[in-house]
Amino acid sequence: MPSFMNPDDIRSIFASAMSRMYRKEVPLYGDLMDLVRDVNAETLSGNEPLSNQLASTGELGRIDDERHGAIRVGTAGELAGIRRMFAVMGMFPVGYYDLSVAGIPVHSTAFRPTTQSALARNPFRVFTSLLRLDLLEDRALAEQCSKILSGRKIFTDEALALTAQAEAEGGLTEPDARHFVAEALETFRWHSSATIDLDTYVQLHDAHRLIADVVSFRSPHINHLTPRTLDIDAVQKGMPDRGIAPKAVIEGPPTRNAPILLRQTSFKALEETVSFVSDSGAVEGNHTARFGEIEQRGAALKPAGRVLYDQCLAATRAAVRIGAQGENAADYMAALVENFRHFPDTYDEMRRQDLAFFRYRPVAAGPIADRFDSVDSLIVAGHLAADPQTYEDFLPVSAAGIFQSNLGSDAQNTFTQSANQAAFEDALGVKVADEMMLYKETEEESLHQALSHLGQTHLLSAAEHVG
Ligand code: OOG
Ligand code: NI
Repeated sequence: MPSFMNPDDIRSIFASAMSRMYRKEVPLYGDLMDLVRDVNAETLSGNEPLSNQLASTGELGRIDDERHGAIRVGTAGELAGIRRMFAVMGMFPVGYYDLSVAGIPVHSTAFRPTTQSALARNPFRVFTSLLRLDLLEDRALAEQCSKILSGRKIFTDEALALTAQAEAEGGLTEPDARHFVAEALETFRWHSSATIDLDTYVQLHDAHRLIADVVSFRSPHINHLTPRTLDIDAVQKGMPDRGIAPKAVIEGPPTRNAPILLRQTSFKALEETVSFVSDSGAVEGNHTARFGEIEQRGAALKPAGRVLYDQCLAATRAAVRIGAQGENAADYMAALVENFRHFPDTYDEMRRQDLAFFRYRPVAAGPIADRFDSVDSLIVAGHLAADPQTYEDFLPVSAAGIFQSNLGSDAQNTFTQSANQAAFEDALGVKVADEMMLYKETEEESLHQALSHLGQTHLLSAAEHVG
């Protein structure tokens, strides 16, 4: 039997190949990476508890390699093809995001590794959106879009063949995997020539800029790659000094002692020259789509924590509305801090109130003689430690803000929602995984192992209800 390359390793070489390609395509992304690396090094050098926490959850080694990307596909067939291609690299669809709430005609999932060991090896994720032509009022235009999309092939023949081979044989040898990565890269490459004429482009653009971005090109170019920082406030402040213009506010929760979920900011999309099809050769025009983003990740929240988060955020958004030019940004950030006073700001308190997911580990070397009567008392006695689980997913309201900003406005919109997870999963060909279940399993497994190690398994049934 041939020996196959570990999908985690295929994902790693793919993630660095993508990063190299994007760095060449969008030099500002390289500048952002440098800034993030500097800020991370500085943050770690001054903060031993943080280094220790990251080391104990296996994240210290992954920080500088860590990033996510985003693509937008046009048809069900494309989405299913992407799903098969990412599966070869150990990336599976997790979560469903309805962006129609923000007036953006897409719904999305995140392809990502799902086990703790795979995440520790390389957590590369791709936020993947499917265009929803069903939300377009202009049915003739929707029809025209599906016609254009039906004619394109976003995968190379070799990428398709190697994906099928990996599925049939259960993996790829290293030479085949390297070949596969090179071919897969082609799907995400930028093309400065459109497949349609300028008039059609303008029509699509007027309907929605996002439609023009998806339909005008021959493949779903990667539109951003996002490094992970340990101090997003420092990055946001440092961007202008390096000639990078950030969006008006950081999406997500405010600055906290105990970070939760995800905070994100981005720099505005670049205006790029594109040549359009025309009878008299090509004509030039512009298109803005590609941008840069930075994120800081905190603890994954349990359903109760998530409800509280959503309440704090909704109260802020109801109180202050940011304008298209970023007006009211300072008021918004102040209101955010004020509203999040309701959210406990230590991990210990969040654990006691069952607001976040944790990973347990034994501190004692082996079984302890005393019989403890609760998980809490083991922690208090110093035999058991609980580390917050890092949030590995995305936030729909934040994603909407990022979409908005790179479509040219900081305005916060709210539209009626029209989620359709069933239709999305039909297109995808499988159901998306429930992210809450993944965190819950990790928590339960870690607690089980830790309590067995400490000889305290009598506490297991009591702990069964965690999550
Ligand atoms: C995706 C925007 C969402 C995030 O990090 O929330 C996103 C897109 O613009 O295609 O990437
Ligand atoms: Ni993003």
